[in-house]
Amino acid sequence: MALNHQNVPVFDAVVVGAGFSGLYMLHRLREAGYSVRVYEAAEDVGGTWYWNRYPGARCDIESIYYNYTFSEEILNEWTWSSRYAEQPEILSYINFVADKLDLRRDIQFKNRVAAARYDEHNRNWEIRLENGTLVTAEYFITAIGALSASNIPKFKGLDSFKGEMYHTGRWPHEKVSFSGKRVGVIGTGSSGIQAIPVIAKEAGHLTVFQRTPQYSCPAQNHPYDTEVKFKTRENYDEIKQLMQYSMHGIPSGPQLRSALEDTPEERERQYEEAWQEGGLFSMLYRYNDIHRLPEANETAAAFIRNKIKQLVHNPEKAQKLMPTYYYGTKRPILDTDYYETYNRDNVSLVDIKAEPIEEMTLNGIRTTEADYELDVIIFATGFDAMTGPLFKMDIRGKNDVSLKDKWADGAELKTFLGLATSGFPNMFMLTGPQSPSVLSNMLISIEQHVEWVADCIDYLRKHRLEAFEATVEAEEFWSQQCHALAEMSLLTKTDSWYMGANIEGKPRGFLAFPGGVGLYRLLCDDVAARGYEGFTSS
Ligand code: FAD
Ligand code: N01
Repeated sequence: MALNHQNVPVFDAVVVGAGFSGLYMLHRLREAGYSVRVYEAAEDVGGTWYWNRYPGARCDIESIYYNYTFSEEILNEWTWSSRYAEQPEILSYINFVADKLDLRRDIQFKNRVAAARYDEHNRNWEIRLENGTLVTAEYFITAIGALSASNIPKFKGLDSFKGEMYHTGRWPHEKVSFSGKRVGVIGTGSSGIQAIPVIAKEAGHLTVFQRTPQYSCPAQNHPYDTEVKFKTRENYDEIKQLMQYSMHGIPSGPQLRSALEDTPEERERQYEEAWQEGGLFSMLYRYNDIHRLPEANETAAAFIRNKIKQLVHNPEKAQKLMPTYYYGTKRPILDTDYYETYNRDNVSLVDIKAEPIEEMTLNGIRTTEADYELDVIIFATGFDAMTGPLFKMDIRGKNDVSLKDKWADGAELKTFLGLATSGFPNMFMLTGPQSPSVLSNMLISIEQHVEWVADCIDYLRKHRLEAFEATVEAEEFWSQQCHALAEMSLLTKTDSWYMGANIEGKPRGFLAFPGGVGLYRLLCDDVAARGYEGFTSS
């Protein structure tokens, strides 16, 4: 490790985060001969899969697609057990990769980056850890995750509750026992919907506090048979290419038919097939206009509502569980026995839109209508997504302007390609706002981001370019494209974390690039091929 004249460690690149993004970034840069240091707040690698250990946690993209594709050796040496891997298996996989590539030697765990400041004079970044340590690097790369800043809403009396409290995204390493206990779960997003059926089987009584009912489809999980494994391995080159140039990073895409072209009977048949098939986008891909035409969307939404009616025996409960927002405008959800869980005698459902939570009390939760006595409260209340983890650090670019101030108003959230923002030279964001990552199989997005950034750094070194930053015009253009594309769909019509709507006071605006990972890849490649058009450097 090199030191500067003030004995401060100097690296070519500092990467923040040791999840899928940070690990691959480290590998790529190290292989290219750069000195890299990764700082990670957790005690070990894994990111999402290190923190989210709640019961039932598993992926929603098929395992054979939710893995690194950059190394044939890694692909050949790892075998997934089932269609949707559970959290422990995914974490084992990440550990396997970290060991195989000997990544840990350049990672400092239990080290949170508190601040990063661009030094215009020296043209490098000064990065300060929470423990006060200072290091410098030419390139500052955030691999901090789009969904790593967990959100516990500021309920009145939060500290009064005398029982156990957990957030799904900060789950303890030891097993949490629910046996015989009165458990309350707040939140019915992907995390809540995965956890609820598992907790219900163990708890004395489970009370679900639901604000917005959700559309969820059965995962139809099953162990992989040998033939699937064999075929996947044989054809992985083709599968990889299909994923890379697809809409959502999986090797399939929407049909070319409108939902309104088919008879109601044929539509029913199509949706039933999708329901039986499982898969995150199965229902959305049945037709090409579910995501943009309200009438087409309603056909899919009505199908799922009808399923809820059939699956939930108590009509009052079924009614409460029926969503009305446009299907697919929140990340679709896959479940295992979610709606069926409400047929259990030990599960009750509280509609907190009808009876809002007033406060946490010593013994549980008080709504406007009743007191619910609980031993355990689980917050499945999601994340301050995308900008949240960035704003937890004090990141300052040129003229000491902070990123938080630059993006203070949602309309001012401007990036170029979601990878860079003007005024913050030599800073790259992996899975950043206005990238397509959160709308996709994130592994495909992550590999693309990492490879683009690594190639870009090579280019800068080769051409002796410094202070590389997005131009104001390029980020203006990119941000307009993101907004315009989002407006062409139904995505902006729903209150979701994609819109920043889940966090009180967060500016409203669509936070991702909705044009698909294939188009995004072509656009990024084009920028590079034109000598990084849209960026300036000196
Ligand atoms: P993360 O895995 O979030 O890693 C970021 C790391 O940065 C964390 O370890 C964090 O501790 C660290 N960090 C953050 N800030 C700092 C700091 N200031 N200093 C030091 N360290 C810091 N995506 C899919 O495509 N398919 C799925 O099935 C899927 N399932 C998911 C399930 C859950 C429960 C969640 C929450 C997300 C899921 N995602 C899924 C999205 C998932 O986040 C990505 O797929 C992927 O794991 C992200 O990897 P990452 O490295 O970019 O970020
Ligand atoms: O979080 P969410 P999540 N009072 O924001 C409710 C990925 N992921 O952790 O809908 C009361 O989706 C909120 O209600 P509402 C995936 O990308 C994937 O579940 O805002 N309730 C909602 O019900 C996913 O999209 C998997 O009205 C409040 C819930 O809490 C993303 O992570 C598994 C509230 C939060 O849902 C986030 O999912 C897990 C309040 N003040 C996560 N604030 C897979 O399956 C929030 N809620 C792969």
